[in-house]
Amino acid sequence: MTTFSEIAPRLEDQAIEVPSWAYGNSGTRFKVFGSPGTPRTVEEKVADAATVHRFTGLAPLVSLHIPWDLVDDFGALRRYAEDLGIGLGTINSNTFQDDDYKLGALTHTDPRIRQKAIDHHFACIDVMHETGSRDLKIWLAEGTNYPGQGDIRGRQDRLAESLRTIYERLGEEQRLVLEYKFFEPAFYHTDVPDWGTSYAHVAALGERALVCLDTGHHAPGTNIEFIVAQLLRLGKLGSFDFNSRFYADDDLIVGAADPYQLFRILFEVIRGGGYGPGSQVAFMLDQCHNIEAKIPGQIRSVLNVQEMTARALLVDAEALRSAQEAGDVLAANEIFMDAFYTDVRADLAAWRESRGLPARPVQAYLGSGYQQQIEADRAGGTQAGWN
Ligand code: PSV
Ligand code: MN
Ligand code: MN
Repeated sequence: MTTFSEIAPRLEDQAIEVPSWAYGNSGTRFKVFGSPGTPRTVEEKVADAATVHRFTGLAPLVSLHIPWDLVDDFGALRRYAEDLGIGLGTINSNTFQDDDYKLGALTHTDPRIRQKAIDHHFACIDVMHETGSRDLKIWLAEGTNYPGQGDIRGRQDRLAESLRTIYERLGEEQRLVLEYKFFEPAFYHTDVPDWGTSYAHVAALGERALVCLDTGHHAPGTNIEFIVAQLLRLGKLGSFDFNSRFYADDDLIVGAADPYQLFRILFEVIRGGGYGPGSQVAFMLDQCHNIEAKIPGQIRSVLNVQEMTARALLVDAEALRSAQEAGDVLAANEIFMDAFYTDVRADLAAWRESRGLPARPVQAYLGSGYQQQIEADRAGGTQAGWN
């Protein structure tokens, strides 16, 4: 059995990017609830993200969504973030809130609309140069609602061409990650519904185009860790959008619905070289906190990832391999489950303390006065949301 002290040094390698939109208001199509202290500006979202990092040491980057996080001076925003001890991470494009894109953006039949969507991505790349971001994340809300509504094949061709134009604009150090999702908002077909389609497009583009796997974007019962293993094998897993789900794209706290699934995913990430020095996989959260407190929700999320990473690192790889090769089904499964069932919370608390971090970050945050301060400071103005 591998021990916690053996794996502890590897925990230093963990970095989880948090989404700016997790700090703003969100909801379902039925209701968006506001809450005291919610950021009103991009700077306030960045300050909250920096707070998550301060209490956990796990979240050194905040991911931005454009135009939700549009500011006049991204260089100044970058300096502001750096002064608070974090950096600006992935830039997410947004082609899902403009009337022009009702029937498509990068796939649209009208070249004017396609160009508008491409220009938006060019603008995102300009932002990346200022923020120092490595990744441009593209998720497309494109598809059709009714059979016959669109030419599925023609849409793929236009998508490939638009993506090529965007890819060619990237700087040498920049990457494009293409996210897939099996449905919503389109309900009949989606233009990038699965990892295979995303893979086909990024493989055609080149080395700096990779797949983004959002854990909430699969049909129920999908074996996500298999997709992880396959994409790592192909050298094409670029990033995760972590969250958890019970039904559809629920965007709940990662590890809340199914910690065992998160463990299995992280085991394959580690097995496939997707964790630690030299890895090209970005760990990101893509979550919304509709009814729970947002900053503690984010703290809990990064801790959940850390906890399952520690447990996945605890799998005795050598013992597992010999059991597998000996065809000992039950022994292999037991080795795997032993690691999953190991409670690492006390060890992690001690490890945090040894690095000058609070043993219990959520409780430390709640006792810090930060929440009371932002509730007092952020009275008035318009709270940030999906706009
Ligand atoms: C789409 O469902 C998605 O997962 C994409 O990553 C978007 O950028 C994000 O959600 C918005 O929350
Ligand atoms: Mn996502
Ligand atoms: Mn999603």
